[in-house]
Amino acid sequence: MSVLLTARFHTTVASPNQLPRGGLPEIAFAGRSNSGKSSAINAICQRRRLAFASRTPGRTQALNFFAIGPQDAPRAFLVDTPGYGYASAPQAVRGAWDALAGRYLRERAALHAVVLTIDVRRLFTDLDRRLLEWLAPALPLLVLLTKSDKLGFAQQQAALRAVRRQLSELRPGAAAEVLLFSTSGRTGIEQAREAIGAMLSAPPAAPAAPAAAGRSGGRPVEV
Ligand SMILES: Nc1nc2c(ncn2[C@@H]2O[C@H](COP(=O)(O)OP(=O)(O)O)[C@@H](O)[C@H]2O)c(=O)[nH]1
Ligand SMILES: [Mg+2]
Repeated sequence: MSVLLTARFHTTVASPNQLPRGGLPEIAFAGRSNSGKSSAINAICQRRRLAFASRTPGRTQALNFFAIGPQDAPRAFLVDTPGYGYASAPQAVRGAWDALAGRYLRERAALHAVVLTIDVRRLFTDLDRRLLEWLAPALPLLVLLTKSDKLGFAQQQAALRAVRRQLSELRPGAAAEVLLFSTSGRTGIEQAREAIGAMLSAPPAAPAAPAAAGRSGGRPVEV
């Protein structure tokens, strides 16, 4: 049985000083609002409402931690990060994304890998590119091309090729896997589970990046 099927809610973190101590490896899910992130977490963990779909997208700025492994000795955390790119989010919400999720994704030493959800019909948007620039270059990445049931086979394959090519340009030499994914069509769920399990077993790729200095590009929120 995949260890991911043991996922249960652990804690909500609303400010950096509430982040868990203890150094367990963390795998963060990131992506635009409405890209299918919550649905992906639920499908991968085989739980219907582990991650909630928010009624007011873009407004929940907290990080949600889910523990995996034995009840009395968790092995790792999955972390649901707030979606970015919600067009009508007020300025204060964008600032909050920077202060918590942005800082977490850029600096967290326990961050082991990132799962990025991308709508297969949109591919990488400017905000996704900015997120990729924001992450430590050596951080392993799993890209889920979500809602793949919305496209036919030929278009799915074209999307897969396009994203793989873009990734090799955006993050040359970095470990990255790309999967077609659909919760309604039940595509890629088992492969995603295996890929995340493998990421958890692998040693950390590299220390977290230092603070923003020297990074190109802005934050992955609309301005
Ligand atoms: N057709 C289709 N719709 C999906 C799929 N995954 C998510 N959705 C829908 O996309 C919308 C956003 O999903 P959600 O998981 O809440 O996105 P989040 O904002 O990134 O967490 C919801 O209406 C979901 O029902 C999928 O695989 N196929
Ligand atoms: Mg969500």
